[in-house]
Parts: sequence; C-alpha cells; structure tokens
Amino acid sequence: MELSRESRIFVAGHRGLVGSAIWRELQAQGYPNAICRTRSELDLMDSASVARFFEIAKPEFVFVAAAKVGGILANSTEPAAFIYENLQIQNNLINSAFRFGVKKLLFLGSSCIYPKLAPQPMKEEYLLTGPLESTNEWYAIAKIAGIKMCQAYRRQYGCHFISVMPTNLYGTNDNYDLESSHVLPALIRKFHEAKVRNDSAVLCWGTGSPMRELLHADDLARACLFLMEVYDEEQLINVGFGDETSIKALAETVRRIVGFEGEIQWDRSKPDGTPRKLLDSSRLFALGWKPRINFETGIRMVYDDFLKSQNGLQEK
Ligand code: GFB
Repeated sequence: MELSRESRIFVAGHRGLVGSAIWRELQAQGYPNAICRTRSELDLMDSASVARFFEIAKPEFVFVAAAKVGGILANSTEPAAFIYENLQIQNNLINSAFRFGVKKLLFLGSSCIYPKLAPQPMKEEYLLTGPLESTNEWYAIAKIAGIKMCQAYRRQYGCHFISVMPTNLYGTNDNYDLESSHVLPALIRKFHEAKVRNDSAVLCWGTGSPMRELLHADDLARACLFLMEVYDEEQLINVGFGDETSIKALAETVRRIVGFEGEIQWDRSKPDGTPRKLLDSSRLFALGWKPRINFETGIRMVYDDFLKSQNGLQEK
C-alpha cells in the first residue's frame, strides 16, 4: 500500500490552493510519476472522460483536491453550484478509482461538515450529530456525501479510501476575488490596497467575533502525504493547527503585517457564519504529525506571494 518513488499518483485539482501544495510537496519529495491534468485536458464533471483517464493513465494513488470552493458569501449565493459541482466531481473520481483498481484514495473534506454548534474542539465523531451552518450547508452536504462514499466503497468493496478534514486554509495560489474568497486573502488584498490608496479605513465583514483556526496549505499537503502513507481507517481524520484566533485579531494582525495605519470598520450586514470551528486534531497529532508554519510566519509568506503576483492580479 505504501507509496514508492515509482508510484503513479494523481493529484486532482493540482492548480488549487490545496492541490498545488500537494503537487509541490510531491515534487519536493521526489515522485517522478506524479500525474496532473488541467481542466481543459480533463473535465472532472464528465464521468465518461474521468473513467477514460483512469483506464489509460492507471493512477495507483489519488488525492481528491478538486472542488468548487469559496468563502462565506460565495457559499451562500451559489448553493446549486456548490452542491452539484462538488457531488459530481467527487462521485466521478471515487467511482472511477474503484472501477480501475486504485490502491488508495484520499478525499479532502472541510471542517464545515460538523454541526454549527458542535462542542469545541470538534472531534471526528461529531459528524451528523446536529444541524449545519446555513451559509455553507450545500457545500457541507456534498463533502459529507464524499466521506460516506469513501466509507461505503470501503465496506462493500474493500477499497482503501480515506477522508481527511482540514480546518480553514490559506497559502499560495489562493483566490483574491473579494466576492468569492475566504477571509485571509480578502483581508490581505483589502489592507494592501487601502495602504496604496492611503485610505482612512478598511471595511471587514460581520462583527469580528467569530473564531477561526487557520492552517497553511503547505502544512496540510505534508499531512496528506503522511496520511496517505500511514492512515487506513473508515473514520475520517481531522487536520488542524490546534489553535484559533478571532476574526478581529486576524484583521489586526494583517493590518500590522501589511503596514496599514488606518482604522478597521465592521459591516454587520455581512454574515458571521459559524461562531467557532476549532478541530480536535489529537488523533493526527498522536500519529506523530505536527504543523510547522505558525500563523505570523504564514501570513508573512502569503503577503510576500501576494506582492510578487501583484502584476497579474485581475481587478474586480
Ligand atoms: O473565510 P470565510 O469566508 O468563511 O469567513 P467561513 C470567515 C469569517 O471572516 C466570517 C469574516 O465570519 C466572515 O464574516 N470576514 C471578515 C470576511 N471580513 C471578511 C472578508 O472581507 N471576506 C471574507 N470572506 N470573510 C467557509 C465556508 O466558512 O469556510 C466554506 O463558507 C468552507 O464552506 C470554509 O468550509 C473552510 O470560515 O465562515
């Protein structure tokens, strides 16, 4: 079951935040037969194309990092796209992995699969014990279906399919579109542009009181490779940082790192979302894995990347 240097490893979604981090980690660790396909080469929404790809490329290990993702606003305004595209992509990948004898598949979910008011920190067994957060229930239902697909294929066909639940993520190749992004890239862009324009204030969403746990995607990628090697259970497994921050404190940290001197204002017409979602990652930590990138270092890394990519940034 173990990965070898010769293994054919398919990273679905290799251009996204998570997939690109997994791809870089595979390159860094030296897997010459890692496989990727762009959207124009392989439409993951199309089951026949996905099946044909598996038949020909014969991947042995699969990371399911392809998904339609977005922040709190995109999730609440595009419910149909979030549920349909995610179900379609993951069904195609998981079923083809079964049909064409993939040795092991790792499905990536999200911490929003847990009930909105789950006890904190959230343990894996809290799945399906209460109502979901309404802003992202469509995405969460698709991700829960993915977990259940992996469990069902494992039970009925003995497939080695595992599910990994990351906390809120940030890192290289993030989405900086202010309507559809997650909070950290949005804050980096807002504070940077406000500094350049010499604005007196930046408007952030909600009340600033929600708590979020943030993990750098490079840490998640290392965890995914680690779990692909060592984990083979039906139960999903959490991947978090182990600590959380308020959105207000996050905004203040980004303001300091960017060097913006104006004030922070809060737009209370925008949703707060879940009050807290701290993962209990003790099962992962007990296996011997720990994150390496702390919050301050991670935000500095992301701001550096943002500055480097400034010229290519599409204005919205
Ligand atoms: O990261 P985010 O969009 O998603 O928002 P969630 C986190 C918090 O930051 C919310 C606040 O309380 C937002 O109101 N926030 C403040 C902002 N200013 C901004 C801003 O300028 N932009 C954004 N986007 N937020 C997502 C889910 O929930 O978490 C997804 O929608 C997924 O399904 C992801 O599960 C991990 O953390 O609330």
